[in-house]
Amino acid sequence: MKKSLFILLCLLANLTFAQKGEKPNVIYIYADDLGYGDLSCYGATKIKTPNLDKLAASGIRFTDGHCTSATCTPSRYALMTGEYPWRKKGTGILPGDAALIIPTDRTTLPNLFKKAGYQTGIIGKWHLGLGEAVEKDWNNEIKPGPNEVGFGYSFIFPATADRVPTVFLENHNVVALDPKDPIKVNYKEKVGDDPTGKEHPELLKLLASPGQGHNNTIVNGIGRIGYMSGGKLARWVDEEVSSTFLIKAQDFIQKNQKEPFFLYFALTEPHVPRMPATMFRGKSGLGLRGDAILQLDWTIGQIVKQLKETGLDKNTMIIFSSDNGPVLDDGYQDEAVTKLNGHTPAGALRGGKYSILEAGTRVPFIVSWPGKIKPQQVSATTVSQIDLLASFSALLHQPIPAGDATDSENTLDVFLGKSKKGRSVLIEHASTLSIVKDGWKYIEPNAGPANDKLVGIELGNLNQPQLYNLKTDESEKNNLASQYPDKVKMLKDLLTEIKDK
Ligand code: NG6
Ligand code: CA
Repeated sequence: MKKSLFILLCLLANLTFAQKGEKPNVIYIYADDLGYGDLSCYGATKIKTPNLDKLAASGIRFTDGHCTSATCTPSRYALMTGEYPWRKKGTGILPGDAALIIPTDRTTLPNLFKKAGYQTGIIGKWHLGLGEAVEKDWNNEIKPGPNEVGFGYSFIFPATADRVPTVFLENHNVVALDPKDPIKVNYKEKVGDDPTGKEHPELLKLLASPGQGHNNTIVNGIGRIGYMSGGKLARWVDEEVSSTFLIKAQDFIQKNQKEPFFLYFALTEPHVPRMPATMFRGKSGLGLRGDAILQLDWTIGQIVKQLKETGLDKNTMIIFSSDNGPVLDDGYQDEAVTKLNGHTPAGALRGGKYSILEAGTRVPFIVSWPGKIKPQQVSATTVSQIDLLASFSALLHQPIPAGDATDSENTLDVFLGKSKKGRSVLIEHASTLSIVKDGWKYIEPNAGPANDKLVGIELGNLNQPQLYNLKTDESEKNNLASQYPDKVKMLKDLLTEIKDK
């Protein structure tokens, strides 16, 4: 067959594939620090999240869905690479000037989509490092970053909302940079003469919590972690970060509506500093954290509305989850604690962000794909974000080269609500590891503190083995380790085996 004819036939086959809905658009929406009990579809009664409730009702809602880790960077690393982050050094919470931690020759979630002919984009929080080294020039192209690990388009902020530099990057460049006002970033010492929260607390609109840092350079009336100078026009306004990301996401969808696309939409809510737009202020009655959750819910409603209006809804899969469990006081006095009003961000689970207990990694997990996933499903099957890579490899018929994504399992049929055979073994990760099999959870003995008093969270560390029966005790109240030494041994050995793999 002539080469051109062959190519034409391939293109046609690809088109039919897409038209048949076998090649859906995929939007992965990632909340930052949203807890298992933060949505009304997960039992919250003090806050209403109608858009996420509708999304859940339109598809499948998992009650045992997990991120890999109880903090951001490691969970995102696992989502992108399909590798447990605890296998690799340097995957803990990154400073805002960190270098890229994903090797650029690795199979990643976005480059699977890219290979399958998708347009790929990330909009939102990155927090996986940028450039080759900590020392970098923020006033020039910064490489490698999201574009070098599979995203055709990126509009991001580098780390977290509470870390400098408080600027957006579009592809390789800082947005709205003025060459006459160059940006400098430093995590060791003060640069330039911007006031810091420590020197000038009277300039702050949001006070830092005692003992939790967040008192370096002040940007937009908020003390940050790290120092920066310059880039005055490029600095974001916290109240507009969410709407900026939404508009960029809607632009991306609009632009790519004729081709299959994969959008990683990484929201910043309800991570600190919580500074929602005026229209959400005071609306939840739970302080700024609750208001930020309403903003998050509204944002998802806007995306769904756009998909309906453009007719893309029928062939678009939306996955919604969170990168780690909830925290109330994570560095600012924003009334999250004092205005909690009986809300339970972790639901009935013990622990929270940073914790090896269930609330550290068990998070909301919703998958919707109209016409493909039966609506109104609730599944207790164990699923993990680390398995999205192998699952999409199956859906897209894109094999994973040997040696890549070795911890990712294909659980596609579970995500699509067609099977109950999820992960047989789940590893949870905070400052220590735990393993869950057949409802039994073993937590490795650990010398770390039992509580993080500053954030008010039980970390779950104990210098003795812990064993919980999650089927009868999801709140991890009764440590059964001394009653079931055989189970402890079996789980401990299995964990060692997986660690050594
Ligand atoms: C912690 C910060 C916290 C938050 C977190 C990262 C202190 C005392 N606390 O170290 O405020 O920024 O890192 O959150 O500095 S995460 O969701 O990106 O993992
Ligand atoms: Ca987070």
